[in-house]
Formats: sequence, C-alpha cells, structure tokens
Amino acid sequence: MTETHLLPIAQRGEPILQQRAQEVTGLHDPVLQQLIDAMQATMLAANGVGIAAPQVFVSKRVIIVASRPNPRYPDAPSMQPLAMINPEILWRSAATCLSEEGCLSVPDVRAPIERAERIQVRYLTRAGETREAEYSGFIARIIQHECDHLDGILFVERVMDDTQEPTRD
Ligand code: K1U
Ligand code: ZN
Repeated sequence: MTETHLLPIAQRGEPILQQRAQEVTGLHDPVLQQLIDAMQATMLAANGVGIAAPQVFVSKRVIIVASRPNPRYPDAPSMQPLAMINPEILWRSAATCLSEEGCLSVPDVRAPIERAERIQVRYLTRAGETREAEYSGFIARIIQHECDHLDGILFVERVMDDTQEPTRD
C-alpha cells in the first residue's frame, strides 16, 4: 500500500492565496490524482470539512468538500469527500443565510459570513465526468468558501460590517 503524504497548508499572507487558480487540463494525469489524494488526507488530518488546491500551494482549480455534523453545524449532512475539478457556480439563490465560518489558512479566527442558501454547480469528477448538481445549507456554504479560494478570496474579506468582526477562538 502506498502512503499519501500530508501537504503544508498555506497561511494567510501567502501570495498563492490571493491569486486566481488555473483551470485543470490533463484530467487523467497521475499527478492530479495524487494531488487529490494528498489534499484529502491533509484536510482530514487538519479536521477540515473542505480544502482548495491553493491552500496546499498548488494553483489549480480543484476543491474537496466533506461535510459532516460538527459542534457549529450539528445538523450538517455527512458525505464522503467529493473532489470537484474546475467547479463553476452556475446559479446562486437570492435567499442567503448568515453563519459562522472558519478556514484552515486563517487559524483561530471565525466570523459570520453571508452566503447563498442554495447553489447549482457544474464540475468534473476525478474520473473525468461532467456533473451538475444543486446543493443547499452547509454543503453549499463549503463549496462557496472553497470556490472563493480558487479566486484568491479569503472568508475574512467577506465580513459584512464592523458588527461582524472576526473573533479569535
Ligand atoms: O477551506 C478551508 O479552509 C476549510 C474550511 C471549510 C469551511 C468551514 C466552515 C464553513 C465553510 C467552509 C474548514 O474546514 S474550517 C475548519 C473546520 O474544521 C470547521 C469549521 C466549521 C465547521 C466545521 C469544521
Ligand atoms: Zn478556507
């Protein structure tokens, strides 16, 4: 059995977290499959519910989403980690929801962030299939947070006003 290495997580201030990540080409490249495995292992080791490739110093449009119930979101659905390649948010509901977020690249900081309650997403699976799906609630929040990483945006940049200052744990 081959061991998957954990990757270092880029912290706020690293230039790669402010850059637009590149579209993925060459879907069957083993390097991409290894990247997805390593991102997943790194996310699980850090106890995260999502991760984006720029957070592990790779400027490619790849995210992993892995919702599970947790103290902040006890009703969150459980899902197997899902890799989304070149994800595009095709539609966002007008209805929004304000809820607390954290980020593996901004440790010990949390803030309420307003996000669309429902979204429609198109992405490629790691097997190269195109999928379109609708998500709501916590999963939709994670996807929006991770897609922001692909566009060089950190959640703290979306804090709405000074009544919602990020707080340190
Ligand atoms: O992208 C990341 O930095 C991962 C991030 C995903 C995320 C969490 C909460 C809302 C939106 C997106 C995290 O996993 S933060 C750390 C964490 O483990 C966590 C935070 C809140 C709820 C559950 C887990
Ligand atoms: Zn994050």
